[in-house]
Amino acid sequence: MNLMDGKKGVITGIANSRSIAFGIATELAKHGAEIAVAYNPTFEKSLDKRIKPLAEKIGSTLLIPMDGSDDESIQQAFATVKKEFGSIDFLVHSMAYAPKESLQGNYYEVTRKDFASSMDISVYSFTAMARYCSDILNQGASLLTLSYYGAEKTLPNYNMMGVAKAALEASVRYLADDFGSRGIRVNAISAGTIKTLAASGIGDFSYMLNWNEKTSLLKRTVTTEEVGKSALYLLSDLSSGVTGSLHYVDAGYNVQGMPSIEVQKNLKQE
Ligand code: 0WE
Repeated sequence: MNLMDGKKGVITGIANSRSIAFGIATELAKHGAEIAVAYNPTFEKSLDKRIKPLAEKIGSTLLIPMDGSDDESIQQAFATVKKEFGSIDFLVHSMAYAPKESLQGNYYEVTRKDFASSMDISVYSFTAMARYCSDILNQGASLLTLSYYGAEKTLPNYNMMGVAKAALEASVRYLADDFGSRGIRVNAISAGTIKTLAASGIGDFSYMLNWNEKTSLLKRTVTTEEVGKSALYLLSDLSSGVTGSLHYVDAGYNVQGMPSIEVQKNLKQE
């Protein structure tokens, strides 16, 4: 018996094959899940070329446009899901956006407009999705979002996204409270640094990857497949007693107070 047999759900945030959402979708499909792919209509142009082949790989025939910053679009998307699936057992929220200027320089120079739009797309979108899929969630359903260590500690340039992820993690706890009485669970994965489309074009990103390789407890970065395997746990019955939690898939980076002496010796030599 497969872990996800008979379970149906929606995955957002697949932009290409390197997306964390695609790593999660692949793992869920492997274990028998039936998946609706909710794609960002901004990527409409790459729908046929990029997204459809990926949907095919995970055996999904249901592709639905969903703009995370637009209530009507989210509502419409879940209406389609209701028509096709009836009800759902899981939801994966894997989207974030902050304007480029808010991910560099001083955090305090962020504009009110950029702050609002970042919180809207990166935080409210998850709450809005929970809101509009509430009536089609089965008892025992599981909701999942993606966070990052920058929510808890400052990291170079993560700035506005750090503040947004902190709010997203707080949302997880309040949503878990809301849905708990229905046996519906809400959790987040704090993924380590991974080279995805969302990370491309960020200056110094390769330094961050390198730092994680050198200093994480496992002395390497993590893969989208590894995030997928942990997502499988959180979205399946294996984690039936887990809700409101932040689950780290970061090669142990977050537990460390100081990197190993070896790292410092090597840095001295360079
Ligand atoms: O959460 C993220 C990425 C989120 C993100 C990335 C971008 C880049 C392009 C949100 N909005 C934008 N807007 C853009 O214009 N990560 C965990 C990856 C990431 O993003 C960073 C990082 C890391 C790591 C941004 C600055 C510094 C480090």
